[in-house]
Amino acid sequence: MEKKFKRTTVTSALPYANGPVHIGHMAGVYVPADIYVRYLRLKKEDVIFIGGSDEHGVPITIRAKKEGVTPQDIVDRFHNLIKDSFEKFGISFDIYSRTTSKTHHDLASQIFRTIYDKNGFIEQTSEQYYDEEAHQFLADRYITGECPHCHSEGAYGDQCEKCGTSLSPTDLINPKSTISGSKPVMKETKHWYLPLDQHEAWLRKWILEDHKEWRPNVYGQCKSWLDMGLQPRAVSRDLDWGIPVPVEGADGKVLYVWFDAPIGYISNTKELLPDSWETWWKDEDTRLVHFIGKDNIVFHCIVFPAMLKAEGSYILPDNVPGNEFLNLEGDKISTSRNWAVWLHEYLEDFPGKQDVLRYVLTANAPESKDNDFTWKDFQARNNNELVAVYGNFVNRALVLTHKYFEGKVPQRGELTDYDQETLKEFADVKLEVEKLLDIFKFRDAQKEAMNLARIGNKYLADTEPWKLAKTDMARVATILNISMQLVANLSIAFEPFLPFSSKKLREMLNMETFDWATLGSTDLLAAGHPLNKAELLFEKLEDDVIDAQIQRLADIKKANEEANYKAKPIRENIAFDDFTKLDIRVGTVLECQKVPKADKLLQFKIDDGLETRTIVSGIAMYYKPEDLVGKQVCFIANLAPRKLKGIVSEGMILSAENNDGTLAVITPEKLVKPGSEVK
Ligand code: B3M
Ligand code: ZN
Repeated sequence: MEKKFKRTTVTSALPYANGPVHIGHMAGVYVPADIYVRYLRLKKEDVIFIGGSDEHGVPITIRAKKEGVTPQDIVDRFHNLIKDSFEKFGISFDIYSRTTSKTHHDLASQIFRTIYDKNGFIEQTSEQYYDEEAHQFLADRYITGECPHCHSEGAYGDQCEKCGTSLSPTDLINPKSTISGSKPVMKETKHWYLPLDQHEAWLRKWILEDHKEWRPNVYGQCKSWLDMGLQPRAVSRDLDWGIPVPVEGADGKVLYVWFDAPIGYISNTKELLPDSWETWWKDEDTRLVHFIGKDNIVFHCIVFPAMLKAEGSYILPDNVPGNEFLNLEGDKISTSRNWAVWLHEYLEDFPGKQDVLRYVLTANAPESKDNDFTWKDFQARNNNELVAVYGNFVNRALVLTHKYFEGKVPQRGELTDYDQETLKEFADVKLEVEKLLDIFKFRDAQKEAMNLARIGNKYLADTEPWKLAKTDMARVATILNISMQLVANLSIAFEPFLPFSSKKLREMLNMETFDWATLGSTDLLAAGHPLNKAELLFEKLEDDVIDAQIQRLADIKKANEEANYKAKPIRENIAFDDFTKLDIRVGTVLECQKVPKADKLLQFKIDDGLETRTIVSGIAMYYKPEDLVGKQVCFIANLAPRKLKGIVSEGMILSAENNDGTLAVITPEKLVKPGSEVK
């Protein structure tokens, strides 16, 4: 028997306040959480929706250092930007606070202290890199060096971004502190660890046996962690930004960001409900649900529950609907590469179109696998679904009712079989949507709601009331009554998904009360009910707006490629004599042609000052043969002849190679005599 809960605490991951939020965050966490909460509220259930910014951790200190400001400046800036974006997208948090609040500092310290007093931590000393000039221990990200795998420079202590390998700081060749540039030394440091190994047994049972209903991706990740065996995890760091470890002898140490961040859910609840917050976190009749992205699964399903269990007075999550990732135009979304659609920019480019993005992100929600956002799909879903189906049906139903019945819902008469079937279909929708929302299948649920609009659209197209208006007004009245009931149902069914459009629609319908219980009813609007003016719910998106977005991304890609250009390391020194062994000359191109059956090769006849020599060169992709005739080129004249595609090449033409492999032939800056030496 499934347990009946009295109330639900819904949390959504606290975004790091070190950058704005983008569509990946939205699709993975905030839109689904918001749909779920709006749905529960519509059902008149007791629910709170907790959000906030995660304002600690090393990336914030790194950004601050880079910009020459304080970490507090960084989090103030991004907390406000993020909060504003969420508000504008209708993410209906009951509170959106921050982990730098006093309430949070106090509660996180208190929870640490309780676990500490119960001997819930172990203390371990280990050696870590220390910067002797800056007098501080170095977080992994503060150490760079040569990657032991691909040997590129600038790999970080936790990862090489060139080849993607995970590293630990001691793997780096020639490590360097990014703070002072000095070579770090090993130094002993003490930290507190949560002994996850001691929690493994109950975690195994609790997840693998008692929560088989969790999404397969979440369950699967937990299982593989548990099967690998859990290790103690450090819950403190040597850092000067965060919540000080509240025990004696912990100077210069703060709580690890992943220790304090999830406690932020509780602190923010406490800030919202200072008197009753414990009911939402400690009462067995409360259901706790965490909405997160896949990179946070282990923290929410294993580490945080182990912390709560060690503390002893909290409930554990009942479900953790974790999503996979959303990609953008085929590439992984990346803040550092600016490969994202930022919410605050979307709001500027598409004012008033929050629901369009919400719709598309839910339609493509990465619920079971990574998914892709493309601007063409965005346009197609807007034009072919929101405009052509939902908006079109609503508009026709309203406009016809205004036209034939002076904007009042007409009385319906006798029903045909088709009418009955149609009414029955939307009576079924409620159960269907509910069933899907209850198990966090948001994309399917939204599809069901859209089907209801499809049914309506088809009903009007099939019954053609505009043709009957001259002959059978009673029939027209019935058709439009049914249509208006359908429209009213749509405003309820879409409320969790498209709150702005639903509100607008209810205004057109002059519909004041609405709740989930009445969804599926065929009598939402009484005969004679007056409607307000019809307006368009959605607008078509033209190619030029979409092309501008695609172009913006293309520009970013190009800029990234250019920024990625790194000159090849200069080779070892050679003796001057070695250089003089090369006989480099200028020659004039007399003839040039493609080499048959070789895409890349051009065959040259060059005047080298003494005679005509043949040279074969691999630059056919970059030059048309006729464009080179008459030009002067530089070539190595004493390279031993080589056969290329059956042609003996007597030398090598010099070109400069771009980062992307494109070539440019080297020519003297002014005309010289063929055969001139290059030295
Ligand atoms: N800030 C990581 C993230 O934004 C982290 C989540 C905390 S949830 C308690 O992906
Ligand atoms: Zn590497």
